[in-house]
Amino acid sequence: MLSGFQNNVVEETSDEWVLYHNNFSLCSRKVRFCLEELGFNFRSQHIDLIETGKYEVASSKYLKINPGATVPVLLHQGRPIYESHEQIYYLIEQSLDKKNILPSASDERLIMDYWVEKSSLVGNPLKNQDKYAGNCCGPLTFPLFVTMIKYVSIKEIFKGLKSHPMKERVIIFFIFKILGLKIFSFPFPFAKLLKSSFSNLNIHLCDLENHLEDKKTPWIVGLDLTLADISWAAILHRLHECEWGNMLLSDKPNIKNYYSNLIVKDAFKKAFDSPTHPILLKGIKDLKDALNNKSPITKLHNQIRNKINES
Ligand SMILES: N[C@@H](CCC(=O)N[C@@H](CS)C(=O)NCC(=O)O)C(=O)O
Repeated sequence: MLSGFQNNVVEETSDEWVLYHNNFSLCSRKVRFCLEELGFNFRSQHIDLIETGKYEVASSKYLKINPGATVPVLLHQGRPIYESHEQIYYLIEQSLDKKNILPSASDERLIMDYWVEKSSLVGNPLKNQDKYAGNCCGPLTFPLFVTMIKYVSIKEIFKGLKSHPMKERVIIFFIFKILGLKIFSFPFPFAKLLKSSFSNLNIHLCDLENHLEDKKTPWIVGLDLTLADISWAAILHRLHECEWGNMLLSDKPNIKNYYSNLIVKDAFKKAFDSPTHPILLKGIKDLKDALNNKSPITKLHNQIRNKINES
């Protein structure tokens, strides 16, 4: 998988900065937050994922921008930077006004790097969840994927089988489309994956809770927001979007307080709240309704809640 700045031009453009992204994508939101916070002017190029209606991410046109068929991709003068954690570092290095987002003291920089890495989504999301909190978020989003894919035609999912380089991702969406939330009545594999991702993410969140408790500062590194906060914002936002927030954060007052500092920031609102999608709104509503009624996902939520209360 390609990572970081590449020297080949993938698009002839007069725009200095272009972001190929998706409104629902966690990694795209992280990069949008960084662009907004640093005040970059950029051309926004929305690319649909199957969850938001079609496999534009696997279209021949987009595969020229990213042969890996993922968003986000940041272009600088037509040259791509791959992987969202690389993109936010690239942006800060290029920014004329670093706004203290990049700490100058080396010990603070080390703290920032540690928390950025921990929150990144690297490689296969089903692997290395003990290292990367970002990798836990895919399985935790399964229920929302299911309620969103209901609004997407099966014909569109089929198209992914032809052109998507990661066929296993396409097959998962087929299963979600056909079985719906019933999929979580079976103990294996999706309910099991979800439970283990939940436990893994909870360990990362306990680390963050303890760190914030010790530091007693508004942000992860100290008094200024840094890339670490930009990266964690995407994870905490996703947890709330998927209705896990209250459950996972009920015993973590420092993270709750920290998240309330994040959501009032203008750049956060521009990156996370304003760009939405009709399928996402319907999916969120259906997931809420399913949780309020007796459904397989309610049972799973209760099992997870009981496990947390026991621990
Ligand atoms: N490690 C990559 C992850 C990129 C990624 O997996 N993006 C998802 C959306 S958050 C995607 O494009 N999925 C397309 C697909 O699965 O078809 C990064 O940090 O940029």
